[in-house]
Amino acid sequence: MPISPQTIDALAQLLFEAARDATPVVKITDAHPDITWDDAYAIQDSLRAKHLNSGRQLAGLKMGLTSRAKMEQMGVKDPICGFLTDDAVVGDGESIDTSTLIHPKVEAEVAFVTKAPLKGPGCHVGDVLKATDFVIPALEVIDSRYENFRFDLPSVIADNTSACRFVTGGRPVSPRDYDLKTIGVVVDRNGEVVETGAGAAVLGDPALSVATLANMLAKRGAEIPAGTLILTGGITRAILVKPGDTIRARYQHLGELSVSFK
Ligand code: OOG
Ligand code: MG
Repeated sequence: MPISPQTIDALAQLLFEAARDATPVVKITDAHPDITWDDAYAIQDSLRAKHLNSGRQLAGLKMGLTSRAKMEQMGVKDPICGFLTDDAVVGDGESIDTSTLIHPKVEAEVAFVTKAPLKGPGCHVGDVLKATDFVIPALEVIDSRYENFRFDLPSVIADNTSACRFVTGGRPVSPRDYDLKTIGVVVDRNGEVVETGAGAAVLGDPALSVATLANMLAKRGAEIPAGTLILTGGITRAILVKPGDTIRARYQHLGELSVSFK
């Protein structure tokens, strides 16, 4: 049985409040096992409307589960997409109060910023490189609203792909000046190296993650507007953090950035 508009709204409200109150909920497919991919994005759209109605603005878009490390860590196999709001923006080197979050994890990513719209279907890496203003290192803080960070694809799509906070830093560069596939990243926690990776971990090329986003949005009649920041997905596994931790990512050619937790 298709899920009703009332149920879509109620599930979006549940997830909105879980984030607001930093209180986890059971994954929504436990009570609604028939939720489809389309239903899940409808819940995410309703969640986005709730954010905008409460005065927030859109700050960008994100892809998730684009690397094998992430797919294996979370036990799911398909890339997913979500949105970023302006209250999620954290400055390079700043601290985040963990009491406002449930169980934050940090992942190193490459962000793209567009200067022209990207529209699927058929969007490819060449289109992305042409439409990109610059790329910049990013750290994404994810925080699933589900107990124990356990979910399936419909649940995590509805929960806006665990989006929580993000940081940009280091050096903005043109994607035409560097081969993003072979750019290395070293992630440390409190000075100890915990993850290493290269851009190609993300679908073979982080630019392909942006093309995939444009093609996924096209299925829902949407596109990537000019001037959009896009997180392309964690290169390495996400690192669970606790108060007192500092996560720093150092990128070949692109500089470094960090975020702390208190
Ligand atoms: C889902 C979000 C994944 C990424 O970069 O892969 C994501 C999750 O792992 O909770 O943002
Ligand atoms: Mg991410």
